[in-house]
Amino acid sequence: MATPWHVLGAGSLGTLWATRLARAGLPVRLILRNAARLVAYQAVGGLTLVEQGDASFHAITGETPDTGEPIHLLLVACKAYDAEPAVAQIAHRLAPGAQVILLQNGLGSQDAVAARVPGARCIFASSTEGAFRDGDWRVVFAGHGFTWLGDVRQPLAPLWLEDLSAAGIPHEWSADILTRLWRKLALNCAINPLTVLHGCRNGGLLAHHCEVATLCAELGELLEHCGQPAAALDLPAEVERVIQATAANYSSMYQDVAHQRRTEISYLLGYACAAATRHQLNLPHLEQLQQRLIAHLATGGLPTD
Ligand code: NAD
Ligand code: KPL
Repeated sequence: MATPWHVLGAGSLGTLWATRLARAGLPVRLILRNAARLVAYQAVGGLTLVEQGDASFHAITGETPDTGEPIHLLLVACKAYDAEPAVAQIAHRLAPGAQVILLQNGLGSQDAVAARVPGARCIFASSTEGAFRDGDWRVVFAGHGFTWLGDVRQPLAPLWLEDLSAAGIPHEWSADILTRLWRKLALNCAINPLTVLHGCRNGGLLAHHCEVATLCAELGELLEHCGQPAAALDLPAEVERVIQATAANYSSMYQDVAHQRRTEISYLLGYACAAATRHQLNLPHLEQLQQRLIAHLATGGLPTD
């Protein structure tokens, strides 16, 4: 019997992973917030994946955090700010040697989870796949992409990567997962806050080339000081490339703000500015960007952390 996948967080990415794993015949359990959410889920009986207009239904077993079964393989698919408290709720169920896969964007939440469950093997992931919910218990697979996974403490690839291959989840084991996460964080810091402040699609930043270039220079300096020179390589050109390639899209932070959802600012720009302070680095434009973004969120009645 294959090891069951426990998926914590039945949102966009959690549903995208759970449905593809279940479709491959792998055992999957969905951990919902509480008994009320479990009742609501059981009334529907499963998750729906919408791919290129085709919907498929997957009757995946739901659980609450305190259901008894030990967890060997846990996929954490909550937002960065929810990851550590959500894992704390199920920590007592982790079996010795349990493996925990962390799908969160940005940096900071992974270390918080790892500190909460020191006995578990924590695997960090960075994904370019795109998904959104178009209803309760339904996800639309909006953008095909790739997921890199790695373990900063143990380079050996885990056996369950075979499950991802079986499920058709494009992935690669990465020896430099921190570099990938830092690079993505830098991209997100150079693009996402400005799209919120200028109220534009990613392509709208082509009209703010100097502002973007100044931020890239400061982000490059930060990456060098944080021991991530590889993540700094050709950063300005990569940011320009991403802006061009995603010109018609709204950034994830823009969408969060537009939908009045809490952003992951503390794990992106907030993390970058805190790292600069730790290294006694003066990055005035990045600092100013953070202050402007915080003021904008506060004005919109959104959490500023
Ligand atoms: P989401 O908000 O759609 O889903 C998060 C889910 O976690 C929600 O259903 C929420 O109710 C649940 N949750 C929160 N606390 C919980 C708890 N204590 N117990 C059980 N469930 C709990 O978020 P998402 O878009 O799937 O993003 C998850 C992470 O993946 C984020 O860090 C995001 O930046 C990253 N990411 C998302 C995408 C995407 O396309 N959606 C792409 C790449 C990376
Ligand atoms: O990852 C992104 C996001 O919107 O969060 C991109 C498209 C790279 C913009 O930063």
